[in-house]
Amino acid sequence: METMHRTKIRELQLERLQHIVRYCYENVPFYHQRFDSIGLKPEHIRTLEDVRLIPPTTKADLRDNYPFGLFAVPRSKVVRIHASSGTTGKPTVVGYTKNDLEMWAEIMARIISAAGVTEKDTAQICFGYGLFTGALGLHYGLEKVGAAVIPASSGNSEKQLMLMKDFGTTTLIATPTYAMYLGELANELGYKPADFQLRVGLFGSEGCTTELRSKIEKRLGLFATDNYGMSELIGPGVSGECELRVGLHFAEDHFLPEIVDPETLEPRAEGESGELIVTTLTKEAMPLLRYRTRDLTRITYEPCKCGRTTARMEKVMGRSDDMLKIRGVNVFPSQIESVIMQIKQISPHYMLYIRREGYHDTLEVQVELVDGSLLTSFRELEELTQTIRAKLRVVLGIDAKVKLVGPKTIERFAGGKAKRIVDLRDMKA
Ligand code: DLL
Repeated sequence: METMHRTKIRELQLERLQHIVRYCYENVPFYHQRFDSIGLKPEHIRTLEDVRLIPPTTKADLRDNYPFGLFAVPRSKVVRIHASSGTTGKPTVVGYTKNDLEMWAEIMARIISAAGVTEKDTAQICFGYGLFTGALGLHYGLEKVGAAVIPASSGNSEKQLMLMKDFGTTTLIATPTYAMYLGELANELGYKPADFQLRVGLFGSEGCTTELRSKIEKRLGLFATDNYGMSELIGPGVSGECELRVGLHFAEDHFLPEIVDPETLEPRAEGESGELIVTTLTKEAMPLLRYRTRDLTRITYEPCKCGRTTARMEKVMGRSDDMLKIRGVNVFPSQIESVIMQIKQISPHYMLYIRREGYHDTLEVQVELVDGSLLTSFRELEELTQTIRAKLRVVLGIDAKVKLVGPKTIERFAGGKAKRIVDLRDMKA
């Protein structure tokens, strides 16, 4: 699959595209109505480029059809459900059939093998097990490769290091920031590089500059690849680097990528950067046609020196919306806004400060009191702060620091686009 001639890849993609378009039209009322409203029929898709006739699917469409409205199969065929952050309080849901899970394990196994991991390896998964797709995605792929999996999950870092040493972990699965944090902690706790047998790191779920990656590699004594994916499409597995690390190989037999201008949605030429749009070609439970990932990147179709002929995407360069990744968790300012709006003692004005303390990302939410007299009551201030923190935790899934400031002290951005996010993280640090 990974070394097919490009003509063959395109033939396979077209065959699968035509099938999935008809499948969506016949099984997902949302797509049926959308096609009918513009007079589009599945048979109008005659070439791969005809995919552009289909209107894009967005996160808002997922939200409007929450939780299972976009499923194409009866509930009896769904064997797994995952979710990630939505733009408001409700998560974005994704379902899998048995075949979807099999396909997921297969594409994961390919990426894991491309990074050089084999059945001789012992892999410690430090992604959180749960609704997040990272842990279980890697888990089944690693088992398929035959590696020994340690489902350590996230957190409890001292124990992570102990397991890493005692179990002879060779492969670390984590976000780059958590990997860096583990490296720092190992140093602080007096571990020596020789205590570990680490060899390979499969990082992902958030961006990482090559500078930061080199630092992590040095500190932990491993070689790390970058891996990309998103829950809506399947989870990790959409693309990943091989050992040459010259772009992330796209699982093109299951996902059809396009790069478009994020404003006009016009196609961008090969090699030009823009927003990535992806059509799932084989998914059964929740196929998506032209899903707007909001991730900015570029794609080359030049075969890689490793022998793989699949399209390669560059590391994600940014987002075309305001989503933030904080400690591997997707955070939308609109989620924070939805919490703030519910609390009558504070005004709708807020600022978000994201900092990197050591290798730990922190989020501070500054909110403004409506009534300045509250500032004199420590107890009331403390209670209000804790209430806001607890509500934010429920919606965001991470802890935020809450700072209450006096009335009318937060900038008003009259006439301009509000700049409420101050990202102070130095990604090269
Ligand atoms: O982060 C899936 C994943 C898990 C990928 C583990 C790799 C490893 P979500 O939580 O839905 O899914 O977040 C998806 O995270 O749209 C990107 O903005 C960002 N993202 C994911 N991988 C990378 C990466 C998982 N390698 C969103 N570099 C995506 C930069 C990434 N950003």
